[in-house]
Amino acid sequence: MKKLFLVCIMVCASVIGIKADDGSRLWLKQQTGKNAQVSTTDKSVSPTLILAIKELQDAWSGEAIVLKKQKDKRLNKEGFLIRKNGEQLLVSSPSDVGLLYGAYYLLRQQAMGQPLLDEVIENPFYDTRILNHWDNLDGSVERGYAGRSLWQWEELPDTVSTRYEAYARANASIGINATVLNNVNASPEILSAAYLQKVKTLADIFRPYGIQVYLSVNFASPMVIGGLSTADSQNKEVNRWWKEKAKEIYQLIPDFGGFLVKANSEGQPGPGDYNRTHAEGANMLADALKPYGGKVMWRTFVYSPEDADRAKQAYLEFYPLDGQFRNNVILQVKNGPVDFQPREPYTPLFGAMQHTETMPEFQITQEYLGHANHLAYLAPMWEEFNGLVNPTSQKALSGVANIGTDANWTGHPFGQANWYAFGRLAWNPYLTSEMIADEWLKQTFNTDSAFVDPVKEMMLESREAVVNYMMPLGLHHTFAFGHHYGPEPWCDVPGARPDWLPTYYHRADKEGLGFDRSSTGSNATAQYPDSLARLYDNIKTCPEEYILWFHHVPWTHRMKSGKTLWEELCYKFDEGVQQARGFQQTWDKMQTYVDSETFNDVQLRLKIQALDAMWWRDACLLYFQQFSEMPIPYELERPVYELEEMKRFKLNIDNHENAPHGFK
Ligand code: BDP
Repeated sequence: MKKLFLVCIMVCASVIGIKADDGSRLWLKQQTGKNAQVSTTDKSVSPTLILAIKELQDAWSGEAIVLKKQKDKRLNKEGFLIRKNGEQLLVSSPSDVGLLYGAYYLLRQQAMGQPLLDEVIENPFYDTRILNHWDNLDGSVERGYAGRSLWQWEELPDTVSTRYEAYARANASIGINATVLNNVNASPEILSAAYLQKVKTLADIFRPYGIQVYLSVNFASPMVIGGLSTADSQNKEVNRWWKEKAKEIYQLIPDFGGFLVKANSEGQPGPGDYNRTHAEGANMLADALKPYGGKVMWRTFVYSPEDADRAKQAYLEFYPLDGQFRNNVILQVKNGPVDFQPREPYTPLFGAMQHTETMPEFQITQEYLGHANHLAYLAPMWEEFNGLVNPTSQKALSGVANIGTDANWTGHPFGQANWYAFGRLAWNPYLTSEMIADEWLKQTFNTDSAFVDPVKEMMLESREAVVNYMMPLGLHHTFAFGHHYGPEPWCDVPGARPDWLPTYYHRADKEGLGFDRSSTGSNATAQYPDSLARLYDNIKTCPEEYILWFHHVPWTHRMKSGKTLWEELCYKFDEGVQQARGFQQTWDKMQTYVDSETFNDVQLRLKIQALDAMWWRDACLLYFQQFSEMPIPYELERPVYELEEMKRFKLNIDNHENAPHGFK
């Protein structure tokens, strides 16, 4: 039987000619060797222009193209214009990189089978569209699930992997124009002379693709590698050290972007160690970078166990400093006030800071959304955020990368869609999740609507499915300690910070469930603008997707559906499981449209996802049932796992592929 099945797959695949595909070419799969007619009016042909010409020559199969560098009032520096000019297509831009973006635009339209409009004008929305790699110098990646770090630090600068250029090209093709190479939990070593040579080599490879390099820096660097006795921002020698370091960097990398800083957060050093404010610390670095046009991206992800509510702390610490930062400092703020949960309300610092630039930090890597095992298309999450926080108030957007040394870059083949979506939304935050999924599917797989339509639907549903089976109705941080993969709402680690434990967040008791952040509780609602504060504060008007985020809700509370909170919770968890099961059904019908390697890979991961979804549902419902003391509605599937067994289970994160199967 098994043999017959295999033969069938091979025949099907060979009939429609879909070869095994390791996914390494991402969404850039068009056939090369077309030799299209491409010319330029530019006398000096820069490396970037050469790339634009080559990309088009290789893959464009339409009319002759002329690339022209020229200013145009309608275009910003990286924008481009495309119009028909007789028999030719004219692509123009004030910059070479704008022409390169124009080339990728044309190739995208071609791959999607989309006809060209008579005139196309595109400008990137954000000035800085930046990936953050949480890569350590030892090659590991914090919260990375797609292999090791792409940067082979040991080999650099002498040996250069071909993947560096492929990485730059992929980013340029979706408009990403900057990258932070190393983890925010930064090793001071990155600023040593030896590492800066390696960084220079990468920057040289990325430059023709329009990508600027930034580094995460450790605030204590002047002590650790500079031999000073302090890192205090008010100390002259410390200031001098940073100025000298900036000079050294810019001599090697004249277009260096700047620093990203995690300070006084989760044990990292910072100005607070010397009783200085975040503004004082950030300004010292900003002054060092200023002569060269560099920027400081200073993170607001700070919280301490002493304060009553972690969700309030970034606001409490940074709002009073508004107006005290230099103008080359940007505060980098996570989209939600706790930490990249499957759903969070937005961080109220956005909009509150009137005199300080802010930029959102999204997490592309799925730390809290099933790592590389679960299919979770994240564009709907980011679209939701953009609907609440007006993008026009920002000039930069960052995303924590999900890329590693895996052949397909992202582990889960659909993880590529999240990298793609981040880039496209950074280019244009008004693109819909649906449009982006459509683009990605057509370029990555094929344009057949019998494939694209159902798979797109699955993608669009997938993030909500994860919310449903992990943390519906505003629940959050019910994750296992440490790896953040499976459920552990009961988790209690002796001696651990309370704000690292799930019970801090869900507050389940005999009365109900959820964190009271209303005016009767921590009053976090008051940090939002008046209209939202009122909406969130009242249990009757609070959107139900946030209800357990903002309120401690009685188990018998009537939800909009007429069900009690307990029943609604049971239905939501169950819905998530059914959605994950549905994804398996959708995918199995797609076998003839996808190469066998990718088909099998996704099929296996969807199975794990469905098993994990049941694990989540059973763990959470059986645990919370101890408090609600109510039955799981009889029309729903019964739990398949035992609570006590799940409590004993310790996931081995190195091979968690098989996690929810037998509990050993
Ligand atoms: C948390 C991660 C941790 C990061 C931290 C951060 O668990 O690994 O270092 O955020 O963003 O989500 O600094």
